[in-house]
Amino acid sequence: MDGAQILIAGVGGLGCSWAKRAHIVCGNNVDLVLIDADEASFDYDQAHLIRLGKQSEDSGCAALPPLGEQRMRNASGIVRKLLSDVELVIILAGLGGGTGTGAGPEFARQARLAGAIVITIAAIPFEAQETRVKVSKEGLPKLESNSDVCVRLELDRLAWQARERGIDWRLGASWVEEFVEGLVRTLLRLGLINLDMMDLKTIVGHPGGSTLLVGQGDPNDAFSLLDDAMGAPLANLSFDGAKACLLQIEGGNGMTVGQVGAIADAFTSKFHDDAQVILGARVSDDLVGRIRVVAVVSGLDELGGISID
Ligand SMILES: Nc1nc2c(ncn2[C@@H]2O[C@H](COP(=O)(O)OP(=O)(O)OP(=O)(O)O)[C@@H](O)[C@H]2O)c(=O)[nH]1
Ligand SMILES: [Mg+2]
Repeated sequence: MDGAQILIAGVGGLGCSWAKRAHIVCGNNVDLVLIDADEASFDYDQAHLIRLGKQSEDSGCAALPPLGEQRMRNASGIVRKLLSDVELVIILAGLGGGTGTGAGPEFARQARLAGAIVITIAAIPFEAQETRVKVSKEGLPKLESNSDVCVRLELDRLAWQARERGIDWRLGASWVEEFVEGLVRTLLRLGLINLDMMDLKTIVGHPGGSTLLVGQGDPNDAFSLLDDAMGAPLANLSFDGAKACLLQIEGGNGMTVGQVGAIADAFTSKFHDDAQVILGARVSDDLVGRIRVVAVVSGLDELGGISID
């Protein structure tokens, strides 16, 4: 995967705030673009900026997705230039407002058109925000159909987890940046067994729903690792019958083939009998006595039973 071009894209207020944090953790390995109509999102000097609307405005796309979509479409020339060498785009967006909901799916569409793989992390509004939930339900199908993988993150679950960790949920409860970093590291570095963008393309090419898991834990306790990954603030997930998976396992110097095997078994035990599993393993000096797993799972029936109702 040497030389792969990865772009993190934040769309809307929440998306931009998470994207900046993810970029800080990932460092200069990846590029960042911030897309918003609100100047407040652009307080970061290491990013490409796409301003949707006039500089003097600060009301975003005023909770109007069609406005966000239209403005994003008008920016297609800039997007095409920005994406000319990009292989993978990781979009972060909060649904329920105008920019994330409207411009997010349109940006994803343009990214796919430019030939990139698109992985989206979409925040679903708090249940109590009825109007925003309604808007998000209109936007989500568009975002899903324009993404190769769309991970739904529920703000209710995220906020609950953030409280436990004592972190502000608006900052992603540090979960968002861990997630993006896990994914980026998986794809950027060469492993013992080399995974690359072609593998990712093969996996996300399976029909059906898809999602992403990131877990960390004790190398000898495969099931608690799986629990850690499943404990993410994602919408309800079921992997029963999944048909494809790219699994990257990263551990410290002492990592054994037995540990890798046990973890692979734990993660894939509920999958379809003929599931295609692409496995990669890598030793990293910075992981002492810990193992990190990143899984892109696809071929899920009806989006794997994910529900936001
Ligand atoms: N309760 C609460 N929810 C928030 C807050 N900020 C964002 N959200 C949630 O995150 C979703 C996305 O919000 P933003 O990213 O700010 O929206 P946007 O895409 O910038 O949309 P516009 O500003 O309308 O253009 C909202 O629908 C809310 O569910 C906040 O301060 N409080
Ligand atoms: Mg906004």
